[in-house]
Amino acid sequence: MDSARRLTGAFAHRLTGAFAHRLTGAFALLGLDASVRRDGTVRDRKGDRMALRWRTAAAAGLALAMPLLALDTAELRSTGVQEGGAAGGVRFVTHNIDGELASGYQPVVADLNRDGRPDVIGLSTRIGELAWYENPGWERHVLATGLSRSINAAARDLDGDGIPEIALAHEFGTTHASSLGILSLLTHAGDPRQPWSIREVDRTPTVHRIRWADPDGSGRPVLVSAPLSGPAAEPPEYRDAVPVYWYRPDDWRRRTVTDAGQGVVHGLLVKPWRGGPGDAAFTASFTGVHVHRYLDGEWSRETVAAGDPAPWPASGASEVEVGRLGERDFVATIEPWHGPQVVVYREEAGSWERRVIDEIGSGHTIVTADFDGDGRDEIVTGDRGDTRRLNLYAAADADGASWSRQVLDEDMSPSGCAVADLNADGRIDLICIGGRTANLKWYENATP
Ligand SMILES: [Ca+2]
Ligand SMILES: [Ca+2]
Ligand SMILES: [Ca+2]
Ligand SMILES: [Ca+2]
Repeated sequence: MDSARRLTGAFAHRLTGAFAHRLTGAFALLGLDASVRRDGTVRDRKGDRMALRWRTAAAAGLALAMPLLALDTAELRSTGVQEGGAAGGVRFVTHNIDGELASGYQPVVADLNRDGRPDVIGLSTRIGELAWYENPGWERHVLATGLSRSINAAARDLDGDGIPEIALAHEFGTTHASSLGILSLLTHAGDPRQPWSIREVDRTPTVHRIRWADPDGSGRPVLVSAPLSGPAAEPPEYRDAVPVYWYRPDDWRRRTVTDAGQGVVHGLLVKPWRGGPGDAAFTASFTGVHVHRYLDGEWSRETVAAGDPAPWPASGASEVEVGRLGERDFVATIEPWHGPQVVVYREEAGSWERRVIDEIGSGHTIVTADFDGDGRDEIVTGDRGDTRRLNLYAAADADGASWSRQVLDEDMSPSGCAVADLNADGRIDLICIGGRTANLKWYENATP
């Protein structure tokens, strides 16, 4: 009965590719020349939707599919458990959202249909459609089509109707010669499941990281936009100044946070930091980690850490995140650009002491959250190079002097991760998107 309900439910929304493939195989074994599509429809050889024959096929296919469905259920396995490890038994149950998402790059969590459940936008750099997945069945809905080289999205409700507007950076390239760098704003047209309207608001070549922020604590969001490189930057050195911009969404006039960046600015983090009135904006670049704060109508810029001390262009940092160990802040980075080092900075006598806690192949995302509720944030990052691996690091002590590693998933080359409580059980969950693994998953926090 459960399996029958699961199958019925599966047909009500989008299937994973592997699941659709299995059902097609089951129909073939029954001699039915029908293929099951990922949208849940059954088609005959010519590709026409099967109507009258569908009930027969479904009944027969259901009977045969039972053991196959059991296999599919087995994929929802518990991962990353190291019993007795210093991580204290953080457990996740892995759920596939999309298994055929080529060049997955960034997951954006936001409630797009105003039902109180956070949904997930799965941004791909290669697919021309921008789509979101509706929690809890993860039905896929297209926001916009005809896009090229999308690179980042950021959702925030600007007009107070309960459905966010979505800023989108597209036409990305790593140099000015190769990138139009379009910044657009998507707005729903009544039904958020139908395509949204899209309008261009600015062009800044190499537009790359965008985040909504509330820098003055007023509750009025602004968009921070960090292009990757400056006008004269060329690989492999990328030598040039590179600005960070910001916009008020009432006029979309381009304003400058800083023009002091150099080389490649790859990481942008917006979070409150150390008692400022609102959000701070952190950048990670060839010259390290900087924090920008908006005070008295002006942005200040402060160096946090120089990052990897290797010579340019292997210097600095690529991604930046902050976290807490009890009352102590820490800064976590991937260093250098697309690099192998997972680094934690702890403050000692007023300066940030650098400690490389792991070497991986190629890191591209880093997030923190207290998954087990012990007052210490864990770190999640992973390898999106030849090795495909999602890792969690837990501090073994209150100072963060040593960290243990848990492998969460070996079928995830994370280009981007996010944290949010997707199932409203009070425990923060993890959402990651893979480029080489071409997938989008959420990891349900099942820590006892
Ligand atoms: Ca929702
Ligand atoms: Ca809105
Ligand atoms: Ca913890
Ligand atoms: Ca949860």
